[in-house]
Amino acid sequence: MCGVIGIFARSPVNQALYDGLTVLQHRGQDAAGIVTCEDNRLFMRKSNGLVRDVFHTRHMLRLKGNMGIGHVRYPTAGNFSSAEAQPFYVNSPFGITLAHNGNLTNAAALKRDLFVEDRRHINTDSDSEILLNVFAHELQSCGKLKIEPGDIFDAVAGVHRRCRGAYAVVAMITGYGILAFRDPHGIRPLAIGRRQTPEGPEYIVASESVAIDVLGYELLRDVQAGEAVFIDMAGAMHARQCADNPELTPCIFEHVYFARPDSLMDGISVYKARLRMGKYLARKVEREFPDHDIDVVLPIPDTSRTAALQLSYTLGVKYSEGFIKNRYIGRTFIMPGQTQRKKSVRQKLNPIELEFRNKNVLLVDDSIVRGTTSRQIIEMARDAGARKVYFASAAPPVRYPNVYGIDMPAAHELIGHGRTEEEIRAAIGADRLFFQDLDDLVKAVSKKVDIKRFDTSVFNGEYVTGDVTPEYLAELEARRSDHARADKLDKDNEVLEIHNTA
Ligand code: PIN
Repeated sequence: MCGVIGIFARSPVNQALYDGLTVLQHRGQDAAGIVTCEDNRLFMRKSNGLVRDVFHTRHMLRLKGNMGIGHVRYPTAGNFSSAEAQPFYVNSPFGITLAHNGNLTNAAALKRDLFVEDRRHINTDSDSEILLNVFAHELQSCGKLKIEPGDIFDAVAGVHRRCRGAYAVVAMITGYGILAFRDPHGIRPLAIGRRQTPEGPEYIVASESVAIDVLGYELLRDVQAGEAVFIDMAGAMHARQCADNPELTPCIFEHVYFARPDSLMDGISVYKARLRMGKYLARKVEREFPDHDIDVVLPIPDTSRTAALQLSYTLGVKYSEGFIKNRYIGRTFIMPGQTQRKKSVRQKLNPIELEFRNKNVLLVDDSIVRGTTSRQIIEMARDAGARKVYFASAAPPVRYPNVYGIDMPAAHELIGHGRTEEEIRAAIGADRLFFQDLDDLVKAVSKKVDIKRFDTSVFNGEYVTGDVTPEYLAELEARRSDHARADKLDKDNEVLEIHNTA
């Protein structure tokens, strides 16, 4: 997963972009980048690492100008190299920079077409470079030296015709303004905010509304599925639906785990959705275990707290904190390589023994993906003296890979792939296991909105774009396995070493 931001303001935007990326840091801790524009000159800084490590004072001072875009990256499609940090830049036409969140499902075909037909060279494995070049080519083909918003929207329509998959994009066109658009299914989130200043309105687009709030803007609305929004150099906002058949089917996993609970996405409060997940999960526990003997509900920090709280309340069982998290260690499943991941669980979570000793505990997590963390946590609970260890997941079992930009493991690495719930329970060593039903998850998320369908592919294998073939999944499987990742990481590091010693 990645986070994107774009700001058009009346004063320098470097600090605001930095602060915004820090707020979006949970969406990607692997690399960060900012590009700003002043007097038709672009200033860019991007590298691997956390926002606070990538930008030093000397970089910030050079990021001049009143408009810019930024990105935090979470590796998808196996990209770990700093050469693939975003934003990306092309000099023709006009000088365009672009950052995106998502994953294209026809990247290979697009790369070929770009080379053979459009005569454009793609230098990395990043989908953003492909998107940027498709957009640049489409914009160029209007043939004008001076463009209007309509030409930009026509180019976005061209992107929609050619690109498949998920993309929430921010781009900056030198001398023209900031552009934001979302794929025709609106799989990845993107929202717009505005605030008034004596010099005129200022605009922000960001992956999550929390960045809009924190930077002191007012949330205007979400960018619609297939829509493009353009802020010109005078600060006027233009918007157009650029897709032929847009249909909002947002990714449900944002609500399960990725998004911050203080964000609103497509009109849904992530916090409220998680509370409802807890409520429905409690009802499932009541149904399946009417005479339960649960003494205490314990969340596995952090994401699951909201659901666990409501679960305990609905069940009428005490809520407590059984695990303390070392907040200076990053999220678990973004770490490349299984060995590192295994080691980190024990370093990350420590049990408070007195919450476990001689008790029947119900541990709650947001989801079970590989099951490796869950297994170790259950073991820790037993070591701490728990009598019975029950486990509840606020989401159904993750059984299929994600192709829309979430860095999920290969199918064979998912504990739910090809296993029944009972087999998963046995594999993680729980005394009982409760999974949210998919219908309940959808109900929890869609309660207050009129969204007909979500992308729930990781749970049921139904991919909303309808173009995900077994061949594509097989190729993805090969690219995503831990072996493939470790290999790529080694190669990227080799290249970096050569640079360093040169
Ligand atoms: C982690 C949220 N959440 C915890 C991510 C673990 C699956 N895992 C998905 C559970 S945090 S596993 O709260 O944001 O830190 O099933 O792959 O072992």
